[in-house]
Amino acid sequence: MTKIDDLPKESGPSGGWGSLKGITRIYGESWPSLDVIRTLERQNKPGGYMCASCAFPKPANYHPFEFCENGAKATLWEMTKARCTPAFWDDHTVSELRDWTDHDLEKTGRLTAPLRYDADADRYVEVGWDEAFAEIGSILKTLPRKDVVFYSSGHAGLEASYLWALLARAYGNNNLPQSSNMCHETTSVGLKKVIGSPVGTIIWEDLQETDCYFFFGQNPGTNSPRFLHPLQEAKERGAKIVTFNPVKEQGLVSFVNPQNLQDMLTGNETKISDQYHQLRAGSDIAALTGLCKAVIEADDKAQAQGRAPVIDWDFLREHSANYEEFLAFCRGTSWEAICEECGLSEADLRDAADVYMKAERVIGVYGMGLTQHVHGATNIGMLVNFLALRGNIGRKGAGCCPVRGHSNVQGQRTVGIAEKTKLIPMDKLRELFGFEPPQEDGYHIVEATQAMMQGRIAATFSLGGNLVRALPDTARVEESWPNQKLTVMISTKLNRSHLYPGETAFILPCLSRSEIDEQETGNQYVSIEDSFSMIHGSLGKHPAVSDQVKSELEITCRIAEAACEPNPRLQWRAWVKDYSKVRDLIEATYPDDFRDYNERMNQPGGFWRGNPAHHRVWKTESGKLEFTTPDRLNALGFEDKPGRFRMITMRSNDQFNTTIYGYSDRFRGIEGTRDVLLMNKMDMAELGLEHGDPIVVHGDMDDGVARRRDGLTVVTFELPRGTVGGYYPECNVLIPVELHDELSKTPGSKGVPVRIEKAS
Ligand SMILES: Nc1nc2c(c(=O)[nH]1)N[C@H]1C(S)=C(S)[C@@H](COP(=O)(O)OP(=O)(O)OC[C@H]3O[C@@H](n4cnc5c(=O)[nH]c(N)nc54)[C@H](O)[C@@H]3O)O[C@H]1N2
Ligand SMILES: Nc1nc2c(c(=O)[nH]1)N[C@H]1C(S)=C(S)[C@@H](COP(=O)(O)OP(=O)(O)OC[C@H]3O[C@@H](n4cnc5c(=O)[nH]c(N)nc54)[C@H](O)[C@@H]3O)O[C@H]1N2
Ligand SMILES: [Mo]
Repeated sequence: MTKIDDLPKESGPSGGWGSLKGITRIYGESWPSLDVIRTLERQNKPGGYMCASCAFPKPANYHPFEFCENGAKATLWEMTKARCTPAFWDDHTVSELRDWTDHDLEKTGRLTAPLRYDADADRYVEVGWDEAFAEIGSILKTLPRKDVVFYSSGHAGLEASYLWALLARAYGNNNLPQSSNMCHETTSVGLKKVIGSPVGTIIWEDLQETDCYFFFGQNPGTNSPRFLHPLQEAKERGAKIVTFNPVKEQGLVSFVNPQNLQDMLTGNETKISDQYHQLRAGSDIAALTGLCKAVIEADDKAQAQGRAPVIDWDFLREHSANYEEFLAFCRGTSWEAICEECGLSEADLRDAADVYMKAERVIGVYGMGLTQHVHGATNIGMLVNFLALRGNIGRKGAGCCPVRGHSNVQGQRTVGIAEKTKLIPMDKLRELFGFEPPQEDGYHIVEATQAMMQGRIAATFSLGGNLVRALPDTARVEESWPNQKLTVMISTKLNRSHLYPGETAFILPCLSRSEIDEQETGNQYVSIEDSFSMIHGSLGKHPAVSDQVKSELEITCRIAEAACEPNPRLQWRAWVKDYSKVRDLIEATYPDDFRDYNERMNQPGGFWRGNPAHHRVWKTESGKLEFTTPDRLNALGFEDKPGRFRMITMRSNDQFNTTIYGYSDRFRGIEGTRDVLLMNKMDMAELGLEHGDPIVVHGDMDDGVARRRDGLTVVTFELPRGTVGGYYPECNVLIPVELHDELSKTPGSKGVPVRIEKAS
């Protein structure tokens, strides 16, 4: 492992040779066969398969290599030659594997056969599929319906996801928490509240027409690298980019396009952000209040001087509600209060507001930096206020752009994975399938976790994901998870959640999206919805990892068949034979969104599901865009006090959520370890800490629960004072499960109260 002292001080641009090195390292480590390259060439193209990494849209006019460093890594990681076969368990017990790192667990390779936990031997052993489904079915029949949870991570395609939701409802509950509950649930609830749409308003053409981006808490270089191409194009036509982020993220600083040979050979960097404002964690409400205040003041001045107004008053009057109250709030909030909270100067905020006011078409981009806070929905409301002041929503080249996570996370919600009954066309389900869907709302992931900690969850099914690692309060989760009667994980790779088996536990291995899914009517298409609400077909090309793995759709149907009451209209077996029949059902359930689904899904760039807010139709309570007036200037769930820091949990470029590809966070210059806490050097000096010192980090929530993380090293890093950074998931043990967005319950992973002490 590299010593902290050896850490490079400067990191290179995003993209460039570093990104190719990143890809070839994974390629070299996992030794996939050469036809993998051919598979990669089909990524994100019509007739090919859709990348299983992020949800960034796939354009109709695609590049020859329409994938990025991380998309390629994700694909190569799945197509590794390594296999975690049943024989692996001859040499290892579950308890022993708990000492392994997440990276080493996944590096054992693809799971090849269904496994059942043998408690006496403390190992998983191979089990036949029929036997597994029969046992799962018979246990499920004995459990109270409300105590069983059907979690899904945003990987599975629309077809399997639709049936997953149907399985839960046919079984008898709406317990359908999803990874977005930890992610963009704040968008699903908060954005819906203010503009009437739970998803972003822009489409690909808007990226090509905009002349300004404002980035709040989203990191494209790492998490949606294909975004860097439209950003580079925007810069080439003179567009401006302004970023608000506590961390100086390389992808928002500069970019060398790895797909442009000339750029690569000449090292031609595109500067991305024209202004970069490192605000304190959780202080976006203050920064946005400052930006809006500057716009209001400029408008006052323009009007007093008889010039054209700066604010789009027509938009406010015709399309908006409650804006007077918000304008009064901005006027009434002092610059001192704003600057003290966000740590930026009035001049900084005025400079940023100037760029906004000069631009004609502005896109507001955001990610986890806004959503993962206790007042995350207020953050989003504030960004919408800011855009709305100059009518930057619902017109060409302008709008609101939440960047989603997993490749089909948005689509899973579209086809019924939701715990809230009001989001589901229950009458349609009743009509199509002739059963009475359960009326009670189900568990959100935070509610499910709390219920589990209280011993009220009997079984969890996971369609992908790694909850024991991804959830907050990991120590409490690890303690309560094994108390369940049954745990069933549908997975591609071994992960930490498998090491906390319930009384009866199964690991069911599934195909990944790039693999051939051969059923009775041939290789099956699946489909996904991207961040811009475009639906794409996806066809696997790579041979399946083993003949013992099944598709997610088939596993879902087999569980359903074993657990649910027989019903002639629930044709689980027939659906496995031909997935187009499932698309017909989706179309019948959601006719407006999925018209001519089977015909349209392979058109280049996908087909658009539509979005009323894009056309300035606001499906809100008032029928208008609703302004949000905050009652506070930060989004945190606690007060500042001496010795208390605001911790953000970060993703490196070398991970996809809990999947750790390696220990090279090259954009931030951190190599060889993830067990670090990044900190401002003046804060360190105040605590008597030096770069490289071992530290203990304590949770500082005042809720009577002791939370600590040992074994970290402190690293000097350019961060605002009072803000520290640790890695996700290594620091999740410090996040209280109770600390979540008030409206949507998204965990507050970017605003965690901590104390730091030198390890003795
Ligand atoms: N390579 C890779 N790609 C991924 C993922 C991955 O793990 N690896 N994960 C996928 C998933 S599921 C998701 S949801 C997305 C996540 O993608 P992003 O939304 O980009 O998520 P993060 O990297 O967690 O955080 C985004 C940024 O918020 C900043 N930030 C933290 N706190 C604050 C704050 O209070 N205010 C502001 N303004 N900024 C703040 C952080 O410094 C960081 O740069 O990416 C997806 N794509
Ligand atoms: N502190 C902190 N915590 C966070 C976050 C944060 O920023 N900070 N981010 C949150 C966010 S945004 C999210 S989305 C969650 C993510 O939480 P999850 O979605 O639960 O976790 P992942 O790491 O994406 O899941 C990885 C596992 O999925 C399985 N897998 C991979 N591909 C497939 C597939 O194609 N099919 C199936 N069935 N399984 C597959 C593999 O076995 C792999 O081990 O974590 C959240 N937790
Ligand atoms: Mo996510």
